[in-house]
Amino acid sequence: MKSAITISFVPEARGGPFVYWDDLSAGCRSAAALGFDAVEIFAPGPEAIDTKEVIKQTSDLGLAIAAVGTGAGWVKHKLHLVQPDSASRRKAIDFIKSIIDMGAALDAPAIIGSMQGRWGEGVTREVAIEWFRQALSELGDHADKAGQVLLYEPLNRYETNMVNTTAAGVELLASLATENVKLLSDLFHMNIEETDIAAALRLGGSHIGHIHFVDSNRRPAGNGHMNYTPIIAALRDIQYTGYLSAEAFPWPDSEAAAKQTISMYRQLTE
Ligand code: LER
Ligand code: MN
Repeated sequence: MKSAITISFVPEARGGPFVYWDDLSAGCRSAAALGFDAVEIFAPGPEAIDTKEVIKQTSDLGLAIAAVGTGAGWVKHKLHLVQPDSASRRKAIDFIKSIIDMGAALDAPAIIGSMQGRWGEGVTREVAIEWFRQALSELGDHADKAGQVLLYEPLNRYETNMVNTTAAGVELLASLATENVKLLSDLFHMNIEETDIAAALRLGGSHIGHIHFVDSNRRPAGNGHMNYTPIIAALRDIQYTGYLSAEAFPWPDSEAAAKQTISMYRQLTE
């Protein structure tokens, strides 16, 4: 398993669970100095990143890009994949494709989290899930052609009414026309929704493509009441070799959160 840490420079996401903020280069330098393997990037859009420059900077530092987020489509443009009008849904798909392409240029997969949206406003759950399936199939194929998987993240009930658990996520993936969509398991959301986090990770098995590594209260690992021992044992049992990526509040500050995360990562995985 590899270590990663989040950097956001989306002003509209301020207050969200990202460790480093605003300055991509400074975040990368700090992550590399602490020994992280990779960074996970939340950008306002593809135009905000010079991919060649980021590749140069990160490879000089010995860092990979673990993943790129698509959440700016929601927090900045108020788009999601199950909006009642088809023009907005199309714009949401096109925005995500542009981030998939940006990610591919950085050799990283894109994440669909908040862009799954929520059903309501006259749209039934059945209709929304069908639209979502079609969108994930189209986007999974787009990612495949770009040489990347697509990561899909179930969220807790206060953030979406689409898919909240690993079991529902596995069921959704099994119904897609593509096999190129993997699950992102965020331990914060799982702590709210799962009966047993380790059992859910075992159920997710080979579908799991990425982990958001965080504590029960969304502080960096070790600052809440998450029991990591059975979680790491389950990830070893399913032969998970991807990232444990810190998507956590910068608590008490970014630098201390990053140090706490890498220390916990080493304690648990070495
Ligand atoms: C949102 O709560 C979250 O966990 C993000 O990774 C999704 O964009
Ligand atoms: Mn997450």
